[in-house]
Parts: sequence; C-alpha cells; structure tokens
Amino acid sequence: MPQTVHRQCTLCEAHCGIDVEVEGDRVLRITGDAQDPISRGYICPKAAALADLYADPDRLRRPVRRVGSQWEEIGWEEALDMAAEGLRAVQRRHGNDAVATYFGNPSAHTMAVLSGLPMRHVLNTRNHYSATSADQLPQHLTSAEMFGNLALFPIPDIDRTDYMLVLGANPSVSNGSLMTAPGARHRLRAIVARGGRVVVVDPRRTETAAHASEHVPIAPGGDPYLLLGMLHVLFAEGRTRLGHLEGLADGIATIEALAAEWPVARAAPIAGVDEATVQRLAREFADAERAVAYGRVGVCHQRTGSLTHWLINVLNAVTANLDVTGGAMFPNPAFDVGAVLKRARLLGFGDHGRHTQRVSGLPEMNGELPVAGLADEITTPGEGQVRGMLIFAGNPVLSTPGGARLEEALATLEWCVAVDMYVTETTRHANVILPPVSPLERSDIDVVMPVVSVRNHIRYSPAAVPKRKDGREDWQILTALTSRLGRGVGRRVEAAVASLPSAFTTPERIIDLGIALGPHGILRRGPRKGLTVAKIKRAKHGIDLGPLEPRLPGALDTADKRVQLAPPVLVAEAAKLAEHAREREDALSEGYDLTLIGRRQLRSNNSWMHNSARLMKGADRCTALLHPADAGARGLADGDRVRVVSRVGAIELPLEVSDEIRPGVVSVPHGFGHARPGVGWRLAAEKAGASVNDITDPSLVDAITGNAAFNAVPVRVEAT
Ligand SMILES: Nc1nc2c(c(=O)[nH]1)N[C@H]1C(S)=C(S)[C@@H](COP(=O)(O)OP(=O)(O)OC[C@H]3O[C@@H](n4cnc5c(=O)[nH]c(N)nc54)[C@H](O)[C@@H]3O)O[C@H]1N2
Ligand SMILES: Nc1nc2c(c(=O)[nH]1)N[C@H]1C(S)=C(S)[C@@H](COP(=O)(O)OP(=O)(O)OC[C@H]3O[C@@H](n4cnc5c(=O)[nH]c(N)nc54)[C@H](O)[C@@H]3O)O[C@H]1N2
Ligand code: SF4
Ligand SMILES: [Mo]
Repeated sequence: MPQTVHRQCTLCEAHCGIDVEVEGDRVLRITGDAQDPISRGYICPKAAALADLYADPDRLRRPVRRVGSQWEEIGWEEALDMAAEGLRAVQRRHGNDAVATYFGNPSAHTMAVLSGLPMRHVLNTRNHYSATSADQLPQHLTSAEMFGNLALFPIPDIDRTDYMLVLGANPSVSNGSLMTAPGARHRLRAIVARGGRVVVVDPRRTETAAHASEHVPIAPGGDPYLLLGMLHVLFAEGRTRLGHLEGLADGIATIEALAAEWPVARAAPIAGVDEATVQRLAREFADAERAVAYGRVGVCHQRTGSLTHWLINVLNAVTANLDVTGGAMFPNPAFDVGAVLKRARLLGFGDHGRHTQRVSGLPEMNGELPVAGLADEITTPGEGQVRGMLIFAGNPVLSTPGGARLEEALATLEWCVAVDMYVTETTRHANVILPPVSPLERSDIDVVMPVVSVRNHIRYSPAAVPKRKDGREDWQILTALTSRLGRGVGRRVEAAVASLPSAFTTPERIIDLGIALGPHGILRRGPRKGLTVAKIKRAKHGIDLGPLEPRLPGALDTADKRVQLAPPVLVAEAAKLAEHAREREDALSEGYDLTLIGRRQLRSNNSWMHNSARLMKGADRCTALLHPADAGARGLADGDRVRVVSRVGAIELPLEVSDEIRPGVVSVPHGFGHARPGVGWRLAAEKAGASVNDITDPSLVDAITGNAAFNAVPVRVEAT
C-alpha cells in the first residue's frame, strides 16, 4: 500500500516541505507539502531528484578502501577502525595539527553536524576547515562585530516589506541563502503586487532581475561604493534615522564621517552605476515605509565581502529598518545553536584571531581557518604541516578557490578519510570512504535553517524509506569515529572523550536539551505550551512559530548590550577601499581585461546532483557567459569553445553570448569539472563541464576574514 511521508527536502537552504509517496522501499513520487508553515507547497525541480539520489546505482552503499586506483568494499567495523587508526597514526607521527578536517555544505543540512563537534574536540587540531570560508564568513564577522553573536543574522522580512534592495543574490534560483525563503520568486513578486519595489543590483540580468521593478547592472565589486554613495546622500540630505535603535546604537558619527568621504561623484564611477541612480536609490530606500537591503554570495565572495555586508547592515540601521517589521529582523529559533555554542565557549565559537593560519597568516574564526589557504598548509613543510584529512560532506576540489592545486595537494596526504556518498573529484583521493545513507533514509530535525528563516518554525523529518540493513547515518559514522579516535591516544584525549556527557551521544538528545532550554521550550513556556522533540515529531507538517518579531536589545550579545554601527576592524578596513578599487584597475591593465563572476542554476546544487538524469537533461549548462560587444571584439560567437585564463590557470568551455551580462564581465557556474579520472558519478562525468575553481585564485580573499573571493578574479577570454 502506498503511503505518504511528510518531511523536508534538505538539499538547499529553503528546506521545503515535501510529501514523499512510498511503497515499501520504493519512492513513487515527491510533491510539495501544502501544509508546510513556510514553503506552503512550493518545491523546485531538485526535490524530485531526491528519488534519483536514493536509487542511484553509482551511490556508495558500503565502505570502500582504495587499493591503488581500485576500490574494495569492506565491512563497517574494519573501515571505521582503519579510518580512525590512520588519522591517529598521522597525529602520533607529526602532532595533532597534522590532521585537518573539512566539513562541506550538506553538513549544515542535517542534525549530524552536531556530532561533528565532539569529533573536533577529540582531534584537538587547529586545522579545522569548512565551506563556511567559501561562503558566509564575512556575514559571521559582521554579526559578531555589530551584534556580538556570529549567528545572529539580520534576515529580510520579505513577506512584509515594501522595498527590497537585493545585492549579489539570485533568490529566484537559489531560493534564498541566509534567508530561508522557499518559493522566493513568488515572495518577491508579491512585494511588487502589493505596490512595493524590488531592485536587483547584479552585473547580470538574472532570473530575479527579470521579475523585479528595476535591475541595476553594477560593476563586479562595485557594491561597497554604491552603498557608501547612498549613505552619503542620506546623511547629506538629513534622511537618516535610527528609529527604535536610538539610544541603543553606537558609532553613527563615525559612519557619517566615512560616508562624507564618498560623495556620489566619487563613488558612482567606481560602482559602475550612474550618479542619478545612486541618488534615487538612496532616496527611495529612505522614503519607503518598510525597506530592506539584502546581500549574499555575489557581494560576500569578494575582497570587500565583510565591508559590504557591514554597509548593508548599516544602511538598514540608519534608515530605521533594522529589527522592525518589513525590515531586516532576527529570527527566534527554538534551538539557537550558534548562541548556545558561544555562551558555552565551546570549540572556539565566537572567537576570532586567537591564532593565525601558518602560511597565509590569516586569522582563525570560530575555531576554523580559511579554506583558501588549505593547499598551502598541505604543501608547505614545517611544524604543523597538514598530512592527514577527514573530509565530511564536501567536495573542496570543485568548490574552493584554486581547486586544481588543492587536488594535487590532497594526492600527497599520508592518510585521508571521507564521509560521502560518492567517489568524487575530492574523495577519490581518500584512503577510506564511509558512505552514509541518502537523505530520504534518515530522520532529521532541522536546527540550522530556522536560525536564518523568514518565519519562525521547527520541523521534524521522519525517514521516508527504511534504512538498508547495514546502512549508517552520518551522525552514527561521526560518533563511531569519535569514540575510536578517543582511544589510546594519551590520557588527555581519553579523559576528554570520557568527559563528554551522555546527553551528547545522539544529536536528537542534544536538540531536545537545546529546545527545552530555548525560547519556546518547556522550561520557559511550561509543559503544556512548551516545545519538546516529542511534540515536534507529532506535528506532521512542522510547527509554525509565527512571523519574525523585534528582538533588540534582548538578543544582543555585545559586551555593552548595544549595537556597534562602526566596529574598529571594519572602519580600519574601509580606509583601504580606494586601494581595493585600484587593485581592480591594475588587474585590467595586466592583460586580464575581464572580471570573472559566478552563477547558480535551478537544476544544479553546488558540485553535486549532477548524476540525476532528470536534472541534467537539456543543453550544456557549464558555459562562459559574455556580452555580445566583448565576444565581437574577440572575434567569438555563441557556441564557440573558448579558453578562460586567469593568473592561476585556464579552463576550456563553450561560449554563451548574451546581453544579459554587463560588458567587461564573464560568468561561469561552479561545481562542474567532473572529467577527473576515476570519479564514480558516471552521468556527471559524461556531462563533465569545466571547474571554474581551477582558475579562481586562492590569494584573492576577503581582506578581514580570508573568505574566498570567487567574484573578483581578473581573467581573459580567447579562442581555443
Ligand atoms: N566559484 C565558486 N565556488 C564556490 C561557490 C561559488 O559561488 N562560486 N559557492 C561556494 C559555496 S556558497 C559553498 S556552500 C561551497 C560548497 O562546497 P562543498 O560543501 O565543498 O561542496 P558541495 O558541492 O556542496 O559538495 C557536497 C559533497 O557532499 C556529499 N554529500 C551530499 N549530501 C551528503 C550527506 O548528507 N552526507 C554526506 N556525508 N555527504 C553528502 C556530496 O556527494 C558532495 O560530494 O562551494 C563554494 N564554492
Ligand atoms: N539551485 C541552486 N540553489 C542553491 C545552490 C545551488 O547550487 N543551486 N546553492 C546554495 C548555496 S550553497 C548558497 S550559498 C546559495 C547562494 O545563494 P545566492 O547568493 O542567491 O546565489 P547566486 O545565484 O550565486 O547569486 C549570486 C549573484 O551575485 C551576482 N554577482 C556576482 N558578482 C557580483 C558583484 O560584484 N556585485 C553584485 N551586486 N552581484 C554580483 C551573480 O551574478 C549572481 O547573480 O544558494 C543555495 N541555493
Ligand atoms: S528549493 Fe528545491 S532543492 Fe531547495 S529545499 Fe526546496 S525543493 Fe529542495
Ligand atoms: Mo553556500
């Protein structure tokens, strides 16, 4: 008898509610869950592909170990013992820091991430890495500096705003990021439908821009200058107001002084936006009843990532749009993971700069180091050189800057363990791969996305199909590794493992505790109204905890419980803005006459899901997008094979000519490049494409955090 299981799709940050129709161990159909509190039935084409992932013959079902270039299936116990012993041996030979960890994007989409924390504790190395430093580190920094909590993100109140200024994000395709907003396309259209405006600032006329009120084709990297120009207008015309932050925020005079340095006539040309537009956008934003500025990877993956996110927060704050309905608001999650970790001072959460990366000198943040510097840590000899790795749910060969170099470095490791479902461009360098079951086979409670959602909610996802007999979930694999790593490596580590309270043995128990202690928990709300995991499980479609509400000053965690509008580290960095602009000019004159930016596509999910036939059908999507004028000037035509060359390498791919992209810019999606020998996803390898990260430059990083600056790469395009 077919049966329908209600749960979430955990592929991207939207975490849409899905109805999975199953019969025994077969998945019949996946549709949107109309009763989900925030996705209300919306799904994108990737949800149905969860069934392909489940059925994929190329997906690993059992642990494998590498023997030369072959893979040999082995049992779980043997695999776990071997994996842990290999890592311990590296630490015994070269010290604890010789083992590095890398946690990839999907770890944020499962409660198993909580089981990674004890593992970090036990490995006791400085070399922790994750996709965070290829993604949102600048946003952590600005939240930590301004609000005192690295995970207190201002999220657009998209469903109630009248004016949304979108900088460097394409939510119609990505469905929002650090803004869980399933069906973002419909939510944005609703703003326009209710008489509001959506303005999209992007070098490309994106799918989001197509339905916006206005598209502003900015020059790549131009955003901090645009924002400063707008702030200049606001201060010069006396249009700033702090609203309810009055008396609660420090530093407005410093912001005014900084904005004074950037008259529109100076800022606009660097931004590549005309002066009248800068002025008009500033006035419109200030005049709107409820407005919100929102930026994401287009502005975060920049040399100026931290500066830009700071200026976005400042623009919201000085127009009285921070922490108010229809502005940028702070969610109130049932389990505020980041805040709890920070309060508990666990694993370096909330810390910044306690030590630096050995080779690059970049600072640690939250106990992690920037992944852009990982290859150097592996290849540069000396005390603390990385010689072993544990890679969990990540594909850094395709997803981090200078991936080709990282790949060469991975091949030199003495020992590498991967927890992944496929033999990928990265995991093919592992000695052992430990494959978890696929998402539909595991139960989950989402505790990460509610921290960044446009509506407060919590949802339990039961497994949709029975887990295969010898299948293991990610958290079980991590826990089994942790307990093995804690054995026989000296008394300190053993004592540390033994001291982990039993409450930390399963992620569900940690979450139950976190929820009980949280704002909606039984300790705060009493046994009748308060939340428990048991209650959340009973609510088949999740629990709606209502729209976002103002949370300041209560949620602030700065030393003086005030908003810091002008943190010294950001003000100091702002003094280098003229220099950053010159850097861009210099690169253009060195023969790299175009700027490379990225793009996401609805049927892709970073570097994976390219093994699903239903997602991969149709024309080649891994193309270099160039303006007709730039193509013409190089004698190139649509469909030609071209070479895109940067200072660190070259890739070849088909050219797509379109006036949707700003002249002087070339756009290439990331996550392709599956032609590496021996990768296990066969369909992906057939439609391999090229990896843009073979040409992104690991030396280009956000100046404060070391976050990868994928969108700032000087390149040239030539015929092959
Ligand atoms: N040029 C360029 N590069 C980029 C970006 C860009 O915009 N441009 N974006 C960056 C961003 S924002 C991100 S988040 C990173 C992502 O970078 P990564 O996290 O390194 O890469 P993913 O492509 O997400 O790879 C996920 C891997 O995890 C495996 N996997 C999937 N689900 C699970 C699971 O449930 N458990 C386990 N154990 N494994 C699983 C998949 O098989 C795959 O190998 O890429 C970054 N790289
Ligand atoms: N379908 C799909 N959805 C996804 C993902 C996926 O791979 N596929 N990945 C998920 C992940 S890990 C993340 S982090 C999110 C990211 O979510 P988004 O940030 O919405 O992702 P992108 O589509 O990469 O949008 C970035 C935009 O910035 C623009 N841009 C580039 N440089 C600049 C610049 O200098 N200034 C401005 N103003 N714009 C610029 C690009 O043209 C692009 O349109 O998406 C998530 N959702
Ligand atoms: S937008 Fe698509 S991939 Fe993302 S959670 Fe929703 S259905 Fe899944
Ligand atoms: Mo991401």
